[in-house]
Amino acid sequence: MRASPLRCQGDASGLLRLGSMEVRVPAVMGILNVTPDSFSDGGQFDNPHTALRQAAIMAEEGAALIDIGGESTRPGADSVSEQEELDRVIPIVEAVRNVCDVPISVDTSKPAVMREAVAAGASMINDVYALQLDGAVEAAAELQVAVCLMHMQGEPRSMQQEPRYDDVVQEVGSFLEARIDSAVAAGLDEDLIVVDPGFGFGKTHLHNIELLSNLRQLRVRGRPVLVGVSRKSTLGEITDRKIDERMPASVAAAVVAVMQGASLVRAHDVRATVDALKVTQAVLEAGESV
Ligand code: PT1
Repeated sequence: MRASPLRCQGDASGLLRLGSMEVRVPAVMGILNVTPDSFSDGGQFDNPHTALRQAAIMAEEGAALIDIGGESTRPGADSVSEQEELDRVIPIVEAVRNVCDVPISVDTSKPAVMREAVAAGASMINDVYALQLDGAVEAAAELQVAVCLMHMQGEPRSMQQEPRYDDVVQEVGSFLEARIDSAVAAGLDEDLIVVDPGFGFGKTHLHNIELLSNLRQLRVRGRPVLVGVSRKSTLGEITDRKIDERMPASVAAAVVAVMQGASLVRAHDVRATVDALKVTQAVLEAGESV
């Protein structure tokens, strides 16, 4: 029997339990940016009506989670104030919660946004700063919800200026391990943690490809891996396509990630990604039974 990429992530049926949340993996996390300046869909979903419609579409297309973000973290992005982020995110979390029962993740690094989003019904915190901002690790420990710890070198405004690593896979892995330790030391249940190598966050295109091809090594402490590759510039570099033409490349990258052991894929194009991952999973399961 070959080692299955799912075996240490869930039970035999591929169910991943993160606290009260249960998702069948590989799962697609649909992206809902409620920002005026996101890299691929900025300004499209920043009013409650369009945001809700997009959430309903993604739920219908098979998203296992909806990731709501009010601060763009794409390369070059500026940060927003706590109040601005609360004003953008909380009404959308409440509204989405009221119309569909897909679990909600909140893409934030700010403790106040984490607290209010969870109070409004979010089941997961997706933090690109891996709980390093003041008060974040304490907030997560207090809330005891699922948390995604992501690796980033630098900060969004300047992270792509000169990313440098001696060994990117090893360095990202050690960082994630250290962040798991901090979170657990603060009192967060380890079973709630998901890790993410942070594609495009202070990485050259070669760094990103190296991470993708060695993803298996990043299942630090056996924790499930989430990847966000959707429409990112590395895919543009490889295919010479503009942002709105990167869906096929994004789907291909999602398939590769799951073949390499990823459990969750953050994606804009939910329907296409869900279909592709059903095929991927069917092949992985067939490989398991021989
Ligand atoms: C991600 C992610 C995220 N990505 C998690 N959250 C973004 N957990 C926002 C580019 O190179 O991968 N994991 N939240 C979006 N960030 C980027 C980064 C968008 C790079 C675009 C690029 O084009």
